[in-house]
Amino acid sequence: MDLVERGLAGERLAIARLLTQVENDTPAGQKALDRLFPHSGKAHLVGITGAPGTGKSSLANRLALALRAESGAKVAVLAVDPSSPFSGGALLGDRLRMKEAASDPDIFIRSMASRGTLGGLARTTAGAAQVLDAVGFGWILIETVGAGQSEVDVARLAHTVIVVDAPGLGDDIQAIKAGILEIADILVVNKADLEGAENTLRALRAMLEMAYPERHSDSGNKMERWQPILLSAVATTGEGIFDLTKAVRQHARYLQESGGWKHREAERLRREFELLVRDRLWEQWKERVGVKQLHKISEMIAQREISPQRALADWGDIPKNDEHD
Ligand SMILES: Nc1nc2c(ncn2[C@@H]2O[C@H](COP(=O)(O)OP(=O)(O)OP(=O)(O)O)[C@@H](O)[C@H]2O)c(=O)[nH]1
Ligand SMILES: [Mg+2]
Repeated sequence: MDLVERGLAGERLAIARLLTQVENDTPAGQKALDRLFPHSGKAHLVGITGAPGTGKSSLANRLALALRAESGAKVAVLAVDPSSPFSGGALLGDRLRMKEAASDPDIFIRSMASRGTLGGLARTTAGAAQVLDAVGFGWILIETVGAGQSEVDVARLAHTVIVVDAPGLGDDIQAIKAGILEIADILVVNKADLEGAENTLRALRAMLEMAYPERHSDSGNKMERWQPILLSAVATTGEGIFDLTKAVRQHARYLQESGGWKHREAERLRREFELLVRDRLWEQWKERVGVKQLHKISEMIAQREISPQRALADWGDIPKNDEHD
């Protein structure tokens, strides 16, 4: 049996190797993804995002155990660290935070670090999720630090987005919160055991009421848009995890019944294809223009001698390949 077949048979070491190939974006990894694709499309992807240290890993640990116990499906956790080019440091802490889940043979935990661009990370995360989906994980939890673009990327990737907040983070992240509300399907105020949790909860409730006024008008329309669920939790003790798990399953059911699940899948795959094409075209263009010339063009733009638009007009076209006409 080769690596893909062993992965499909559920062999953990093979799955780990496949993930490494995908993370490194090797030709073998791309071939593997192609072969795994027909087996994918069943998993429910749950994004967990929020400011650093709010308790995302601790919650992921609890949620993984609860989903595993309740649904019987296998659960995978992907911890994505966009700030670090190495997965070493984050991994060590995550191993501690997720040690109960890590010792369960039906829960698979993996840390991924950024290689190169953020867009690259989004793509390899999507690839990793596809591997885990294909080899039979019914739930895939994707943890990422809410640091700008990364939570938007995870929101595009996931079916259900959990945004984690905690008391005492200060006002500077209020701006993030405003943007984050739009992507949240479930909002968790973690560290509810700490002082100030009530205030955080109240502030978020007020923001939700402003963003979703129809929550309070009884329209009787069954196909209403999803109203984000607001919860509090203490990840360290497990308080609130039952309700969080219930909310995740409720949102999954909502997506299935409303047709939103299929829609998100289609949109996600379309976008993945677009990113692949863009990457390929950029590589082809660089190859044609050459490193030296690319450097010269970049320098001229940096010196404001020419505009990026002018550079595109002058050098942007890739000559047509006659074979494909
Ligand atoms: N008091 C209290 N501490 C908590 C709670 N949940 C997590 N912690 C602690 O908060 C710290 C950060 O928890 P993590 O789960 O690593 O948080 P994170 O959001 O994954 O952190 P990053 O991945 O580094 O952004 C750890 O020391 C946890 O033990 C909670 O509900 N209450
Ligand atoms: Mg973490």
